[in-house]
Amino acid sequence: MQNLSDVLASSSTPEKLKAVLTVTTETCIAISDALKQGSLAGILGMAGNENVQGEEQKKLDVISNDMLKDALFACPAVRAIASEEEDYIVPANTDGEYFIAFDPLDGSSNIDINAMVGTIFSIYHQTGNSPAVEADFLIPGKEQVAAGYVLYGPSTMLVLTTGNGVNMFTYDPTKQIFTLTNENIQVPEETQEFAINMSNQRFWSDSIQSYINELIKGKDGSRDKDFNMRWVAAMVGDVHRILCRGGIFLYPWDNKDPAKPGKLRLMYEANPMAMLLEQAGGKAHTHTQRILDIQPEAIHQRVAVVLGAANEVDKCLSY
Ligand code: AFP
Repeated sequence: MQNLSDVLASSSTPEKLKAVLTVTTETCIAISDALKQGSLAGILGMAGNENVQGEEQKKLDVISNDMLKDALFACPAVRAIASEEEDYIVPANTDGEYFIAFDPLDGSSNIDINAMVGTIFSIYHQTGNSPAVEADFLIPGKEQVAAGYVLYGPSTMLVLTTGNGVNMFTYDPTKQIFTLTNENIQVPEETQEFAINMSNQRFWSDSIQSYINELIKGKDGSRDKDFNMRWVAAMVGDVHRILCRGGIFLYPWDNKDPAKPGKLRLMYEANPMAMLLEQAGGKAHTHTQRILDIQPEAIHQRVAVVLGAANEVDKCLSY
């Protein structure tokens, strides 16, 4: 069976991008090992401070962020780093050629209940002859050269695209490598499974409320088929399910907190997941536009997200 370096070699991935991907995935294996120890390592629970999002940081948020930041900082190919857990971008090597934005531990509210979490990453190619600044990073998602995630579930899996389709790899602890287990993932255009946090319903727009109400009515409503619902509360887990068996995922705008009309972040959640979905034949939009077309205005910018089965995303946006 092929492993990650075989696939990268055969897809003529540039050497320096290969180096960034190798450092990222090897660090994720170390994060996976730390997670597997759980409370035995005394690393669950709160870190006792807040991140730029105003969210309580868990110890493993900080630990995984520092592991990735240190490893990538030392990689000569990395020009700058952005992270959910870093207030500002971190310039690395001025003559590096790649930006990497990541959510070091997406779904961290799941850690203490031993539920799925993951690391999401987004990579751009850019050079410059002075240390990178935030403005350099504000590049639309369609310019990404690679995107993916490592899912820490019953098995540790890497899902990756470098612009030529989506491949899934399973970590083999006996050989300590990622082995190719699913090639060229395709998301079915239709689905009968949706993912949304229903507790926010009263805060959604009327159009989202009517769209979701029709899914719930199933055969008794206009959709003429019944739907199932799932909510992992970790985008990485919901997206993985959609890549494996189809579905639609929504985190719409809501008026619960005027300061935070949406929850998901563009640069290191929506953009990488949007690239994966489109490479797998799916769609990823806000209410008004294709996510990969958005011109970012800030590194921690939030967006509404509707992604998954192409025809179901179209149906949702038609409301
Ligand atoms: P945390 O990383 O703070 O747990 O947030 C995870 C997340 O950003 C995304 O991965 C989930 O889809 C979404 O938030 C879950 O949001 P709710 O907690 O509102 O369900």
